[in-house]
Amino acid sequence: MGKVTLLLLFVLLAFANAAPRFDCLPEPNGNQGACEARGCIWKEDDTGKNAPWCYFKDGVGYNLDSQQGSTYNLRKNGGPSNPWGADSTEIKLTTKSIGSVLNVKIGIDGRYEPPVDFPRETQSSTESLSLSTSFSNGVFSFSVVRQSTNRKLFDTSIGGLIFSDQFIQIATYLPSENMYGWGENTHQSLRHDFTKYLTWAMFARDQPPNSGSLDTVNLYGVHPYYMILEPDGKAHGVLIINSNAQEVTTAPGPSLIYRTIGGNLDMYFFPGPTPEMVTQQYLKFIGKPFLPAYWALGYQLSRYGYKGLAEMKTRIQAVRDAGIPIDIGVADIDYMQRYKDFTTGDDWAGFSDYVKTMHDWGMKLILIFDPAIEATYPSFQRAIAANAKFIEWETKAQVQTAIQNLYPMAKDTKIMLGVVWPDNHVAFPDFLDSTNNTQNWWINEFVNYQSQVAFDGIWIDMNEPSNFGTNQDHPWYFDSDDHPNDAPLFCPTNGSSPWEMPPYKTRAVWRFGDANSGAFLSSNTLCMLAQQDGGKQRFYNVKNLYGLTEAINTQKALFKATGKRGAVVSRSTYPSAGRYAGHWLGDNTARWEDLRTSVIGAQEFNLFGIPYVGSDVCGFIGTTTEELCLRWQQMGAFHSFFRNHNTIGAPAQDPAVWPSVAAATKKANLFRYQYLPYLFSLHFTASLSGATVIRPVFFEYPTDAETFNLGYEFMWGSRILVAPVIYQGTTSVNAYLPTDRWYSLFDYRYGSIMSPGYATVPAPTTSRIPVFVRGYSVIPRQTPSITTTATRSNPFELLIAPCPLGMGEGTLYWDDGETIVNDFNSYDYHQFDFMYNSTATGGSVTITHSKKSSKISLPTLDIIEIFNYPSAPNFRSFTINGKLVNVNVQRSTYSGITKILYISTEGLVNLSSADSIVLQWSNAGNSMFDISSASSDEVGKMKALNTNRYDELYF
Ligand code: MIG
Repeated sequence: MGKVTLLLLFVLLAFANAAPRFDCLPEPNGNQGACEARGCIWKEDDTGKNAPWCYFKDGVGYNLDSQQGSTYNLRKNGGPSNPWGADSTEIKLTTKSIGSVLNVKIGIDGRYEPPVDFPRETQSSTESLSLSTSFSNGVFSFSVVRQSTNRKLFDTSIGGLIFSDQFIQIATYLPSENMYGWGENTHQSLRHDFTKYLTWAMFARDQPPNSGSLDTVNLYGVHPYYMILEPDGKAHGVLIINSNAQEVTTAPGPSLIYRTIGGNLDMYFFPGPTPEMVTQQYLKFIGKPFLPAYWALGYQLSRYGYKGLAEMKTRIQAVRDAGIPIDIGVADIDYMQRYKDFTTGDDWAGFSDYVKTMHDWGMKLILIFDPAIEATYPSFQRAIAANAKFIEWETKAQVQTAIQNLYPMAKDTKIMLGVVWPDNHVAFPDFLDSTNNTQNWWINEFVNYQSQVAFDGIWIDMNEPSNFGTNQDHPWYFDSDDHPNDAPLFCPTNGSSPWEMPPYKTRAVWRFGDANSGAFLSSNTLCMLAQQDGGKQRFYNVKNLYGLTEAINTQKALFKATGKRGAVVSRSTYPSAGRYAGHWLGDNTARWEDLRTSVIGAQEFNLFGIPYVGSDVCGFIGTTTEELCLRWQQMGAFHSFFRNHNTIGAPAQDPAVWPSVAAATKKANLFRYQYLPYLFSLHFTASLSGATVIRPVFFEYPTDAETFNLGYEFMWGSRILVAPVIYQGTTSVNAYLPTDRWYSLFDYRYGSIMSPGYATVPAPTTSRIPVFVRGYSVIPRQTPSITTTATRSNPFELLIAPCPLGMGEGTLYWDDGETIVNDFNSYDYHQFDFMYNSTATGGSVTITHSKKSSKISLPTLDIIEIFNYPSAPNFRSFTINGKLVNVNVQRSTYSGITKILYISTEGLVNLSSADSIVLQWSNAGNSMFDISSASSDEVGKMKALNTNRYDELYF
C-alpha cells in the first residue's frame, strides 16, 4: 500500500471512530431482536468506550423546507424514524440575538415552555456568535460560530436530530473536551470525561449522592447548563431552557447528545470570552444570586436526630465552650410535633426562650420546613379556608378515595395525597398557583410561626418533591415506627396515561431498572399526570421546578416573617434558584470520597449561579472518623454555606467531640471569620453583577492546561487559592500553583513567596490547610471573634500581597448585613477600593470611598499587613492625607527575614473621614532590625509573631 492510501485509510478510520452511535435501545435488558425490530443496527462495542450496541442507522434528521429571515422551516427527512412516537413532520428553527447571547430555538409553537421568570438581562461582550446552516446528505444542520476565531462551538452536522411529542434529541460535535457543568450529578472530576460514552440523568429526585464510584444518577436538582473552555482559552456557556425529564450523553469525538421528553429545544449561547465572563453573562440572564445575610456566612451546627432541645443546647454549648467560632444553630424535623410544619414538639418546650438566648449571644437559628402538609391540622385547615392550592389529580375519578375519605378536609377535593414524614397523609402546596392564594397562605404560616419561634433563616428539604413509597405494595415505612399504616400513592402505570408511562423514560428511570422492577418517573415522587395551577400545568413538565417555586415563595415568607434578608437553602434547584436560595449538596456519606466530590460540587454550583453552597461537613450518612471530620471542617471552612450536619442515629460529630477536631476547627474558623469581609465582598459582587465566589482555578488561568481538571483545588474569587487535604492519612498536599506571584497564607512559611508549579507542602492536622494569596492583592479582613456579629464591630485589617512590581488592588463591600436588597441602585452600602504601591523609598495605600452610606457605621482600619515589603519603614514617617499619624511601634513590626511589614495602631484610619484617603510612609535609611546581629531566639520570636499573629493577639 502506498503512503497516500495508508494516510487515507488512517483518516477514514479516525473519522469512523469519531462518528458517535445514537442509542436506539437505552432501555434495560435490550437485545438484538428488540433492536432490529426498531430498524436499528446491533453491533457489540469492541472499542471499550461503552458505546451503545443498538444504534440508529445514518440519516436521522430533517430537511430544510424553507427559510424566512431567521426562521428555518424543517421537515422530517427520509432517514430513520424514532421508536418512541411519531416524528413531528414540521418543526421550526428560529434564532435571535439577545445582546451578546445567541438563542437558537427548535420546536413547535404552542408546546410547553417552563414558566420561569428569567430576567434575561444581558452583558455586552467583545465577542459575537453567529449561526450558520448547511444541508448535506439529506440532513439539515447548523452551527454556532465564534466570529473572532471562526470556531464552531456547536455543530449539529453530526446528525441525530429527532423531534417527536415525547422524545426530542439533538447532538453536536464539541470544540474541546474541557466541558464543565450539567447537573445535578455527582462528578468524580471537575471536567467531563469524553474517553467513553456516559449518560447523565437529569430529573429532580430525592437521591443521595453516590461518591464511592462513578455513578451518573440524577440527584435533587436539574441544571441543563454547561461551559466549555476552547483550545485557545476562550470559554462559552450553553443553557437549554427545558424542564422535562432529560439526560445528556458525553461521547468520544468529543460529542454530546442531549435528550428530553417534552417542551422544546430552547438553547442560549453565552460568548464569554473568559470563564468568569461566561458566568456573569449566564447569571445576568437567569438571575443573579441573592445576597446572604452576613451571619449566614458564619459556622452552622446541625444534626438530624436531636432527642430534644436539651441535646441541641448541649452540643451548641460544647462548641462554644471549645472557643470555636459559631453563628448558627440548626434544627431539623425533630423540633416539630410529629414532623408537621409550623408546630413545636413536646421535647422542645422552651425553644423560643433558647432562641432569645442565642440571639443575645449574637447567634441565629435556621429551621427546616418540608413542603408537604399533613391533611389533618390547622395549617392545612387554613390552607383550605384560604383557597390555597395543592398538587391535584386530573379528574375526580382518579382520586384514591380510600385515602381521601380518611381526611374530612380533603375528602371532596382532587388533592393528590402522599406520604412523607408526618403520621398521616400529606398534601403538596402548589407553588405555581397563579391566584396568589397559596403564596399568601404559605407566607402567613411562616409569619405566625416566626412569632412563636423567632428563626432567622429557612432550610427547605424534600422539595423534589419527595414522596415515600409511590407505586409500592410494601414501602419501607411499613416496617418503621412512623406511620406504618399509611397507604401509599399509586399512579396509573398501566399504560393508560402518556404522562405516567411515556415511550421514552430517560436514564432517571432506567438507572433504577424498568417497570418490572418498579422503576417509574413517579418513583419517589408524585404522579406525572398530576396538575398544578388549576390544570394549566402538568406535573410531568413542571416537576423539576418544584424546588425553585418553593424557594421563590419561601424567600418571600422569610422576608415578611423576619423583615430581614436572612438566607434560604433549598435541596432541589433549577436555573435561577440562586436568586432565592442557596443549596447544600445533600445526603453525602462520611467517607473520604464524599469529601472529595463535595470540593467539585461546590465549584459546579457556582457555575450554576448558586454560590451559597456547601456540603454536610464531616459526612451525613454513616459514622465519621476523627481524621475525616477534622479535614472536612478544615475544607468546609472555605465554602460559603458551612454546616456540620449528621443523620439520625449516627454518633455526635460536632467538632467538640474530639479535642483535635475542636482545635483544628477553631483555627480554621478563626481564619474564615478573619477573612469574611473578603468572602462577603465576593458574594456582594456576585449579587451585584453576577460572579462566582468559589471558582475553579482554570477560571483565572484559562490557558494553563494543568488547571483544566484541577478539581480538588479552588479559589476564593480571583485572589485566594485553597488546596485542601482530601486523602486519609496524609499530612501534606501536592499543590499546584499556576505561573504567577503567590504567597503562603498558612503556617508553612507564612507570608513568603511560593514558586509556581507543583510543590508538596506540609499540612499537618494542627496547621491550617494550604492556602495561598496571589500577588497584586489587597484583601479586606477583620479581627475575628466567636460570632460574625461580634466580629463585625472589630477593627478592619488589610492584607497586602504585592505583585513583583510592588502593587496591589482590592475592594470591600460593606452593608448592615441584614437589610433586604430590593434594588442595588437604591441600596444602602459602602464600597471601598484599595490601591497599594511601594517604591524604593516608601509605600502607600490609597483608599477610595466609591460608594457611601450615611447610616452604616464602620469600624476603623487598624491593621495593615504587607508581604514581601522590601525594607524597614520609618514608623515615624506615616501620614494620612499629608498629616502625620502616630503608629504604635510596640505593636508594629518589620522583619527583614520574613519581609512582612505589620502596621498595627488603634484607630489608624477612620474610613469615613474622607472620600479619598492616602496613607503614606517612607523607608528607614537603614534597616531597623539587623538580622545578622540578632540572636536565634529573637529571630524565632519574630517568626512566631508573624505567623500566628491573630491567634496570639486575640485568643
Ligand atoms: O428523608 O429532615 O437531606 O439533610 O437531615 C430525610 C431529615 C429527610 C433529608 C435531608 C437531610 C435531613 C433529613 N432529610
